[in-house]
Amino acid sequence: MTLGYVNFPMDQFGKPGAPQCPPINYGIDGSEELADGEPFMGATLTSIFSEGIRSATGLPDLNGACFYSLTSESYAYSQGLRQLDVIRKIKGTVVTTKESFWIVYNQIPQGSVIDLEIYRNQAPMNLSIIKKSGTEKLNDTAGVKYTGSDWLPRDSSTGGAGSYNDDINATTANGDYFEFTFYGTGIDMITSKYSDEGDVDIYIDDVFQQTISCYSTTRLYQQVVYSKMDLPSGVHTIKGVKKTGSYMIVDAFNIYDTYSESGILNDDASEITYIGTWHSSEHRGYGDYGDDVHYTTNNDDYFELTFTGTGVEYITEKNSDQGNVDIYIDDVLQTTVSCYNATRLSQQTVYSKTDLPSGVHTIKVVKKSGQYALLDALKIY
Ligand SMILES: [Ca+2]
Ligand SMILES: [Ca+2]
Repeated sequence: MTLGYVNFPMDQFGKPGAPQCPPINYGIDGSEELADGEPFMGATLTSIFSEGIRSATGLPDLNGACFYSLTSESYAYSQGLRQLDVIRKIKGTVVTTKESFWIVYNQIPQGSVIDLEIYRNQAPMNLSIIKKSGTEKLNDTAGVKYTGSDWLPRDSSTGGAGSYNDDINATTANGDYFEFTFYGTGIDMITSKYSDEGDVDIYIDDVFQQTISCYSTTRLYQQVVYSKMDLPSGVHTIKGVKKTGSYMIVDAFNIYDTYSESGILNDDASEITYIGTWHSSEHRGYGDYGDDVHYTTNNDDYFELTFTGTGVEYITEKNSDQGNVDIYIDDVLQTTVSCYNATRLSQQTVYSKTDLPSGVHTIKVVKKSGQYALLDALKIY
């Protein structure tokens, strides 16, 4: 692995006269290697960057992403991963470099089951883990795509010190850009600010959002310079294009997936499939989740959601113009629920099932009677 640090003007990072040598890390066998580790699941993930690591893992080749360090306090450990485990496949996709791991991983919803093939004790084994829920901070090395003429990765000795994981990616060329694809409902871009940085144009899903400034008279590390929330739950791509200044720097990203954090999926979520003639009603003022519902007037119209977890709640209004709905889990009729009430009540849990075996399930709700059937939200466990 060779990284071209030597042409970088070190003085732009406040280290005039610093020796321009590549960063040194020591492999398991003591051999000198370029640093490659990045934080992941409370542990450190690396490429198989040295013969020392390859030998320690017993791998026949250099393909995979290795848990170089992993303690019993880490989330990775709680999911059954161990030190020197090498991820060889993720969801059936062969992992050659770390990049090939991140491309798959970053597009998986939080809380989902991830099927891995692990190399441990010189043999392959299968392991299913759950993608951690909550804000996930990912480093500039975690599957970010860098396009242009001048990107250079930098570590603690070449300008990355003080940044997240003591590393960054930097470019001096206007027009160079980064792209980061993730599954979630929001994202923060984290970078340093300084007087030699300028403007960056930010796009989400190829739509221009705004021009941000990374300029500051004093040097500031790990700053949130752009934040976008309230994206529909799903796969999105943030793109940043260098416009002005001597440098554009990428340090890290925070990924938000509010659906998985709360477990609540609003009726407008793209994951929910509506069959028949359903309509959206917004700004209702009745106290609905998100102030909106979907509704239909046709018997036998239905909605369904496939989810990963152990349970689901059907949350809706009750009112005098509503009747019965049939509830199916995994295509098996569970019960018929009445959504009738003499007065209107909002955010009512009219059906709850929380003892399903952990895994992938489908809830289907079919209108059977009354003038209306509604969906306000679903809560997933
Ligand atoms: Ca970083
Ligand atoms: Ca709603």
